[in-house]
Order: sequence, then structure tokens, then C-alpha cells
Amino acid sequence: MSIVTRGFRGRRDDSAKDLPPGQYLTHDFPVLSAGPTPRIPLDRWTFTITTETGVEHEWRWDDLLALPSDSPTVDIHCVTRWSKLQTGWKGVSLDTLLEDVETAADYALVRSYGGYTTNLPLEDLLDGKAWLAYEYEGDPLEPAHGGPARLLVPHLYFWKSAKWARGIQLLIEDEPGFWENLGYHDYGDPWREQRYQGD
Ligand SMILES: Nc1nc2c(c(=O)[nH]1)N[C@H]1C(S)=C(S)[C@@H](COP(=O)(O)O)O[C@H]1N2
Ligand SMILES: [Mo]
Repeated sequence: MSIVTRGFRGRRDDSAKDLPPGQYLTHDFPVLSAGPTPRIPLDRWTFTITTETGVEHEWRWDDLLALPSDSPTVDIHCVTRWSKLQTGWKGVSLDTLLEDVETAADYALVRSYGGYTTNLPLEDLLDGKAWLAYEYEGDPLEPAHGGPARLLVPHLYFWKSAKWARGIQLLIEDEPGFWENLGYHDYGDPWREQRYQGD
């Protein structure tokens, strides 16, 4: 008895199980920006974590590059329904950035150069789930995709991955960001299809 095979298929060709509900696979890298691309000279770039009591932890560009980095390969899911599998990044884990930050906050509001904001529970930035990414597929992150550095939080819809990241405000009370104020879901889990408020 023979089993008909259609030849070897890599796991990633059989991608249906890697796609959250309502998503389709794309091989492009679409650009989605709610405004113009800000240009931040590296010698003026800073990233600041501000605690709920106002304590600031600031990194300049050279500080960021001097920190230990990770090279995660992750699937990303945009609420406009495209997903991209196995994308390769380099960046600093938020665990590293938050290591010496003393806080009692449960929430984070991420702020971008250009004014974009997005909120998420602080725990979603911890335990190897989020990075401040500055390379994509081996190259410096392009400005259109959030360079010099963007947040990368692949387990939530991609609007949570703030491009041109400038800092994080730690908060005792949750505070909606840009899309969350416009009716998008507060949390945004693609596997539970949390696209809009009430989903
Ligand atoms: N600062 C900023 N970050 C942002 C956005 C934005 O408009 N401004 N768009 C979000 C949305 S909706 C998505 S899907 C992704 C798109 O990232 P990309 O343009 O690299 O594909 O960035 C997210 N981060
Ligand atoms: Mo998006």
C-alpha cells in the first residue's frame, strides 16, 4: 500500500495552521502608517521609559546598540488581515530595557516620534514577548517600517508594534492609544480575533 505524496513540503508551505482566523498570507511587506514618516537622526535619537512616579530611564542610540540583542524570527499579523510568517529581526528585548526599572504599574503606553501611541499590559512586554527592533532581515530597519527602531510585539496585532518608538510611559491605569481611541480593541489578540472594541 502506498501513500501518495506530492513531494516534500516545508512546514511553512502548509501555513494554514499558522494563520489566525480571518488572516491571509502575504509575502510582501506592506507599509501601514497613519501619517508621514518621521526622520530621526541617530545622534538625536533617545528612548525613554518613564515610570508612574516620573522616574526616567533613557538610552541614546549607542547605548541601545551596546545592550545584548536577540534575533527573533516571528509571525506578524496586521488587523487589515495580512499576515507574514517567519520574519527575521534584531533588537533588544524589553526584558533587558525594563530590568532596572522599578515600577508598580500594570500598563504601558508606547509613544512614537510623530505622535502615534498604543497601549498594552506591561506583562505583554515581558518574558521574551517584545523587542525594540532595529534590524529587519539583516539590514538596518528602513524608515518606512519604523527605523531607527520600532517596537515588535508579534503576539498582538501589528498596530501594537509602534514604529519610530520614542519611549514607554508606565501607567497604573490603562490608557487607550491612537487606534484604540478610534474603536480598535484594547488588547488585540489575533488568535481571538480581537479587532474592534467588543470583539
Ligand atoms: N508610529 C506608528 N507606528 C505604527 C503605525 C503607525 O501608523 N505609526 N501603524 C501600525 C500598524 S496599523 C501596523 S499594521 C504596523 C505596520 O508596520 P509596517 O508598516 O512596518 O508594515 O505598524 C504599526 N505601528
Ligand atoms: Mo495594521
